[in-house]
Amino acid sequence: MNIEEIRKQFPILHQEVNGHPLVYLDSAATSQKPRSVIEAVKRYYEYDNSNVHRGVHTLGSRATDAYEGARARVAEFIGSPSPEQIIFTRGTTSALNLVASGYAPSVLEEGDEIVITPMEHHSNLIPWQQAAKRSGAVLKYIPLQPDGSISLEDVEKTITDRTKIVSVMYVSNVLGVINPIKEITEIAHRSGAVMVVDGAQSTPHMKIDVQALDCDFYALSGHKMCGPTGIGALYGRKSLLENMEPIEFGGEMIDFVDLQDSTWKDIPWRFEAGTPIIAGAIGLAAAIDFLEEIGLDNIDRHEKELAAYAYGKLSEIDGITIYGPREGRVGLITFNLDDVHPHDVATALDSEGIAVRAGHHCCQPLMRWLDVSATARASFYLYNTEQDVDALAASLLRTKEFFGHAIG
Ligand code: 7TS
Repeated sequence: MNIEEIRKQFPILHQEVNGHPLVYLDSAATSQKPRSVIEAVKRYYEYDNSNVHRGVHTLGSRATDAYEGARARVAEFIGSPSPEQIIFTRGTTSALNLVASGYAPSVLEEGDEIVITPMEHHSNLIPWQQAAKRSGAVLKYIPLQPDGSISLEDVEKTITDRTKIVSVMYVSNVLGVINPIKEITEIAHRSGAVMVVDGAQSTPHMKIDVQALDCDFYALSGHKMCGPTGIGALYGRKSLLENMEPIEFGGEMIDFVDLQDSTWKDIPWRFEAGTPIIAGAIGLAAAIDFLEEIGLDNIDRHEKELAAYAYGKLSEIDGITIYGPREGRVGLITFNLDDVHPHDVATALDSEGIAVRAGHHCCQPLMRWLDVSATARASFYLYNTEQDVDALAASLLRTKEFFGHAIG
């Protein structure tokens, strides 16, 4: 991978922030966009903009072809057997809400179990809390090991014959840990439960094959994988999607409408009420082209090398705590500096042009498990370099010194 060549394709990276060259280390929140994605969206609006699935005119056909072509591109990218099994959504959050509100009520009865983990992002936690409250099901948690990983023994112990749904993130946006999804899926299926995967942090960074994972639902967000905001997707097993209820109703999703009753279109369109996210889908397809051209395996390797380098470099800083396991992690480092609030860390770094996130990262139960109220987090992507890590480490040392003197 030629990182300098890759960086040239991201216009936003070439600017100064607060008088320093921008070092963008917040890709887990949202990634930057390459020129090809920006151009694809621009080209659509300049030449093909039209609504889909209705017009017989030329622009309408072009827009429909591009939108449905994007669906086929996503299907191919994650190994879905067919494009109909891909539903476009606003992102991971709305994909998971669709499963929790459209699918879960048809299988959950009082006393049934939904199994998740304490490391879940709120978007893979609150929809299940709501589904449990509505159905009288119990929300159970697979406990975490001291380093934040999951043991399959605990998975076996937590999932029972009453478990109907298991929903786990593939990669943690805080701990950086890669969860053993294939193995968890196997255990879930043995108990007759359906496996849902939150793929928000895995899809951008590693090759995904939903058939090899054998999961039943898989959610992803376009904006974390070089695509535009406002587009994501839900993959579902065909037999499950065919029995899932839509949760939004209106134009585009119907077959026949009468005064008192209506019927729905086939999957996936019955789940896409209203004018869909056409430009977003087209941008997402361009992002997939971009990522595949570089190669997911190359991206994965680059980030793991960078994560190992960053872990080594940052762990040398006196008074730093790094969360999550050292091995088996993706390119993000969540940390705290003794006696400095993470928001102060992020503000100090920003004053030197370095963008990191501070806060609870939409994982309040995990923050309580870690016994902190917040952390700082540096997250890397294909355009980050060892120099970015060096800049982070140097700036953290200056931050520590500044606050040390301030406190002293
Ligand atoms: N699941 C995980 C694991 C995530 O990291 C996020 C977003 C979501 C779901 C929600 O995705 P959305 O696209 O629907 O918003 N995570 C983060 C983050 O770590 N910082 O900002 C957003």
